[in-house]
Amino acid sequence: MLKILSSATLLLASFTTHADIKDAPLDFTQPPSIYNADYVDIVGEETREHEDLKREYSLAIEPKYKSKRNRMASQPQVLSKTASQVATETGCPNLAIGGGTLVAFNTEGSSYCVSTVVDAETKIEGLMLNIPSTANYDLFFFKYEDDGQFTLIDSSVSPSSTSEQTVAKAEAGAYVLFAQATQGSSGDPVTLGWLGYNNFDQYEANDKFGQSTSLQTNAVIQGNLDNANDLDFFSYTVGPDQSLLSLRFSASEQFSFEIWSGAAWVQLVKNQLNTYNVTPGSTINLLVRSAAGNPPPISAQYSLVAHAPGSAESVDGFKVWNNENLTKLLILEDVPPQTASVEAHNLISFSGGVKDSNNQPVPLSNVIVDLYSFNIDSGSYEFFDNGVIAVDDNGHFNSSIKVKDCVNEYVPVRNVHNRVHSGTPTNPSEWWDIFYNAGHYSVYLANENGERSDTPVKQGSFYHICKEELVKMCYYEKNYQTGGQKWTCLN
Ligand SMILES: [Ca+2]
Ligand SMILES: [Ca+2]
Repeated sequence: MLKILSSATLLLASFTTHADIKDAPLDFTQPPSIYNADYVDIVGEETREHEDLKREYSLAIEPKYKSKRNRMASQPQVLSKTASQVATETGCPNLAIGGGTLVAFNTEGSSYCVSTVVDAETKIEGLMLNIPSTANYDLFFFKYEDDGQFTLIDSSVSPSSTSEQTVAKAEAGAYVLFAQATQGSSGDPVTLGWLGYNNFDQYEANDKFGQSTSLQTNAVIQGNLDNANDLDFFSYTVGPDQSLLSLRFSASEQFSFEIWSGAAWVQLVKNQLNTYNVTPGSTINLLVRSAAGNPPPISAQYSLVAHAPGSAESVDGFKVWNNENLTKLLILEDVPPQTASVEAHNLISFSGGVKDSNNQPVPLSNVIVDLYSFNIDSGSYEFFDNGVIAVDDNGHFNSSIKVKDCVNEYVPVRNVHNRVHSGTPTNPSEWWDIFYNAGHYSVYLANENGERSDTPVKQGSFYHICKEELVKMCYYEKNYQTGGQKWTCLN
């Protein structure tokens, strides 16, 4: 096997080291910026200059020179063809995946092709390397159909590149790689060949800028690098009213996560959620590839999520509760709040998961809770207080907010019994006077600016306990000598 380098050897990565911001607290008020056209201002950025992403390939080269005209032609239908049948029908010699051949195009317009049959789904990368700078050669990748037709799957028609590359996910079947001298010619041979990969992720083929996988807001992408040269391009379209974008790329140090600045690929910090200023309506282009000189194993996975702050639309798994030491005895059905199941004195707790319109978790947003108090004089609820609960990295929230002291209250409910009828010293029968008011909560999600949206996603009532007074406590005292019992009450 000859080792062939592409027109330029792999450039050594050039790193500019900046302060590591991994340990710095996330400052949501001053996010770094991504301005798509030609400017990136990202704290902690590292520039990795690769020119046009040149890479190193190994192809098994046939030891011969060829210069032939295209003999591809439609043939009678034959199903389940062998490689040699395909070669005969297409006029394109068989070349195994992983193989390469040297071809010289001595006249403008001349062409050459190779064919193969794959018996399982394969990501096939077609290559034409070492194209003379004086000529413009192009590359086309076809599926050779059972009915003898050629279906173009990918093409590579750069006007002045020294290499052309096609990449496509190919189902089992017959394929043809077709190269032609579109403009000019040269006696210097090019290398024509193809490589195949089987352990590729579901977003392949995305090895070329034009094949970028579109990132949907809050959707989690899981992928791998199926070979050391694998490039995974992604694009995210910023919404018309969107000015913030949060990105989280999780993977080992063997992966590089980069953004196109308009002039270069710039490394972004991994394994944390970073929020950036973005231009509404712009397209953000992202790239996942091997860290320079340190490719990950094929089995290593990465995950990528693009979050849009303010995309929260709903809350699921919602719970409201109180863990103060309250009697939980107040159940009244004739005055507001008739249906409350929660009592709270100075604290009320909420938990749940924040989701977007596609039911994907939305992290690092805020949940805003407005509290209302029932005004006994006016007979209506009035705004009382509010609190903000932070949503974590996974879109969950679970926190308590303060409840102010009662501003007014109903006539207390007297002599509420704790339903213990045969009290013991450790579990006595109790009677309480409970001073309370009716409370109401409305839960809102934050918009992109962290402000409260207009419509609550959850609401409900609670008993606002102002004061609970123990007025009487009774229990049975057991005399272990006589076996008798004595009912004792403390007032
Ligand atoms: Ca991949
Ligand atoms: Ca890829």
